[in-house]
Amino acid sequence: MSFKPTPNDKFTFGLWTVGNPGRDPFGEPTRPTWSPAEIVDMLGEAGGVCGVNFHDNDLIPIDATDAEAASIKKDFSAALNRTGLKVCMATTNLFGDPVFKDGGFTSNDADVRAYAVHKTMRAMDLGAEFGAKIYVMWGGREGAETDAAKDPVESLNRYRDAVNFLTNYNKEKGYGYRFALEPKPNEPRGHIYLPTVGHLLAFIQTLEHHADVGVNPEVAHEHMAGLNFTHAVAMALWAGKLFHIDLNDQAYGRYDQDFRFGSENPKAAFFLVKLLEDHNYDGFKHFDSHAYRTSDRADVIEFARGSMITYLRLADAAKRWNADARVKQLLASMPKAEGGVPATYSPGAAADLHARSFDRAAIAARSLPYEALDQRTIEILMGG
Ligand code: GCO
Ligand code: MN
Ligand code: MN
Repeated sequence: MSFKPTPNDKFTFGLWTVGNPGRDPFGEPTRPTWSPAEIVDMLGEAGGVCGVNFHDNDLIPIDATDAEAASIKKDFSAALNRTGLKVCMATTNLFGDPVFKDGGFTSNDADVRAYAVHKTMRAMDLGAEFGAKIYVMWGGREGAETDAAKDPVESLNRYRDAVNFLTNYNKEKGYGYRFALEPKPNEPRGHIYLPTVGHLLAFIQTLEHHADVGVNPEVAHEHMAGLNFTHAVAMALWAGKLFHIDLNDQAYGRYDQDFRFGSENPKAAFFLVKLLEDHNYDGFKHFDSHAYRTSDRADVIEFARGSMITYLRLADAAKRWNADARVKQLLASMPKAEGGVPATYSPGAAADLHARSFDRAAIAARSLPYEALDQRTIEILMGG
């Protein structure tokens, strides 16, 4: 087995991920700032990448003149052509500029709210120009350090008004975007609104064009909230709302680490990949992570390759798990799962269930060899 990625695997990277210069809150960049075209070339060198994603200002700096923008776009398009990469997802930077110090869509300042929607409309135009069909909204600055600042109910109204406006703009322009909203509990705000996948799923149901809006869950974000990411993704899949996914890794209880996918907790990554593969997720798999600050250009390319290879190896492990004789034998030895609660209610079914007697002690004594099953899982992950 070669584990060689191909564009059919739908692996993507953001300009801001591979291009991350290694700045952190305590130290200056350790790598040069590469241009968008140079980053696309690096992804071309990594091999097998399907596409690249960007925030409006990853491609066009916020203060660029029209002439500068045109020249950047020309270089970027040439790099896309020579590498065969596509633009798969676009998004807006509503967090970097000081104007967004108190949020964008939920800012207390009406002009900031209008500017955030204006900037997003233009970023949608830019993404559409390059063929993106997924539009991510990550509200990193939508939140508060103190609840003295804003009414959190009013914030949800403002958030909803902005998303409703933008989904209407999408329809009017015929862009065909599917929107993927990305939750995160904190960083950069002390408390971000809509902090988890579950919160977003409830919010989305209240939107005018809710069928066009789903979620973009990220491993690190649910782990920062102390949650099981596989369960969060399962709920999004179950709701038909898994429109995009951000893969990376993160130790529980630490700062926002953005580590290479599978590098911190390969067992959790295995169950995630198994879920995505078992349920035929066919959207983009975006590695929203960056190389260690110690990495140079060559090592950043290794980081990109490693992200994809880990996914492919875990998908192979999931196949081996599903086909494994010992796993099958253990699963077959467990209590039968079929039946249970009647799928449709009827007075007769209710009367039958009401009258049924259960041998609680005998049922409780049934064997559940989950230790053996988990050990076999670990062995499969270790290669045998
Ligand atoms: C983060 C987020 C971002 C978003 C990106 C796309 O923690 O900073 O994950 O990387 O995914 O802004 O909108
Ligand atoms: Mn993140
Ligand atoms: Mn992300």
